Amino acid sequence: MNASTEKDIARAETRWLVVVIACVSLIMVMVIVAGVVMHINPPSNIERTKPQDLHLSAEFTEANLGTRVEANGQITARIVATQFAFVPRCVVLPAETPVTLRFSSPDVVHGILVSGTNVNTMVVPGYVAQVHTVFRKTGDLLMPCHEYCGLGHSEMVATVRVVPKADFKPGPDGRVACAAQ
Ligand SMILES: [Cu+2]
Repeated sequence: MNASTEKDIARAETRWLVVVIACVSLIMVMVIVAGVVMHINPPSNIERTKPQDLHLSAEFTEANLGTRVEANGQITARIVATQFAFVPRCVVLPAETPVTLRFSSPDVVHGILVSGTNVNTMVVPGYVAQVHTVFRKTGDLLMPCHEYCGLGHSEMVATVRVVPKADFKPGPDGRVACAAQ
């Protein structure tokens, strides 16, 4: 290898080093601008639950799960993600209406997405995962667990039944269940 080839290689390496530093700097600036200026942050809804008695006390008791129209008119579906099922397996929600989905886990980290929508969140034991959304289309949307959570992970799927607004009829207790639809 002669001296000029070595110099060429050194120059090329320096050029690439500059390109890499420029790319990394650009990404850092984008992250900082997105976080500090545009306030685009990961979900920061920090609500704690007690995984050890999740289904026995407080919000995620069995009787409190599913869809309910709250006293203030807010429509909320509460779902427990557990190895290897969602409880309940199906929730009913109206289309073209702001709704809230609240999840918690008593065991390990799960994740959910609602197919055909941008609803997607991790469900971490000890915390409430909350998503606000408006469903635009009616029908049965699959909601699988997308975080590997053990041997039965592939069986872990629920249904979000989106019904036309006019067909969403809560009972006297404000509850709506899939069986009634
Ligand atoms: Cu899971």
